[in-house]
Amino acid sequence: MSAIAMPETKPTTIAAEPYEFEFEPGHCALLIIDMQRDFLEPGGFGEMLGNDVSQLRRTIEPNKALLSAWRAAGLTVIHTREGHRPDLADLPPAKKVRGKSATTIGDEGPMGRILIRGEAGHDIIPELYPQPGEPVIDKPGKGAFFATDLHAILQNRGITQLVVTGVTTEVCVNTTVREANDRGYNCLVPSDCVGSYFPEFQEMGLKMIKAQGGIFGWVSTSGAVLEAIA
Ligand code: C5J
Repeated sequence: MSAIAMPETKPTTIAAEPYEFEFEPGHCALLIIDMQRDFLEPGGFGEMLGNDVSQLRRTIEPNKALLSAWRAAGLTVIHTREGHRPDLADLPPAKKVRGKSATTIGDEGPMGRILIRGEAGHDIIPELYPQPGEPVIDKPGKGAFFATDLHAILQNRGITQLVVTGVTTEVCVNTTVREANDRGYNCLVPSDCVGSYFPEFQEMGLKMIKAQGGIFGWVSTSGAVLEAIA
C-alpha cells in the first residue's frame, strides 16, 4: 500500500516528441531539478564563472506556471538541490578539483560557501520555493537518484512517470532522466522548463532524450502539459 494516497485522476495524452505521452496524473511526479540561487541568480556562482544566467532564468516563469497547476491539482511535487555536507565528507576529491578553478565547491562564494547545504546560494530560488510536504532531495551528484532516497519516495507514492524540469539540461536534467529511465520511469521533459548556459547544449540535450524513438524519454512544452492537466 502507498504511504501517501494519490488523487484519482483520468489518464490523458500529451502532445510530445517522438510521439504522444500517455499521461497518468495520479502516478506522475513533477521533479524540479536544482533551481538553486547559485545557478540562476545574477551575482551567484554560475555568473561568477562567466555564465549567462539569463539562459537559465527564462525557465522560471514556465516552471512557476507548471508548479502552480501541479499544486492546484494535488499532484506530487519533488525538488532537488545539488550540494554537499559542510564538512565536505561527501565531496569526491575529483569533483573538488575538477576545472582547476581558483574557487571551487566548499570555498566562500558570492552567496556563502559554494554548493554547501544550508548556505544561501545552495537554496532554491524564491519563485519556486518548496511548500511544506513537498520533498526536497539533497543530492551530492548530478543525477537525482545517486546517493539519495528519491527512488524509495517515488515507489512509496506509486509514481511511475516523471515530468522533469530545471537546470541544467545537459548535466543534471539529462543525468537524472537517464537514471530514471534505467529504473523504469517514463520521463517527459518540457523544453521551455529546462535550461542550459549553452544554447547548443540545450538543443542537443533535448535531442538526445527523444532520439531513437524516445531512447530516454519524451520532449514536449509546458503549454502541452498544462493543457493535459486542465
Ligand atoms: C546542474 C551543474 N544542476 N551543471 N549542475 O546541472 O553542475
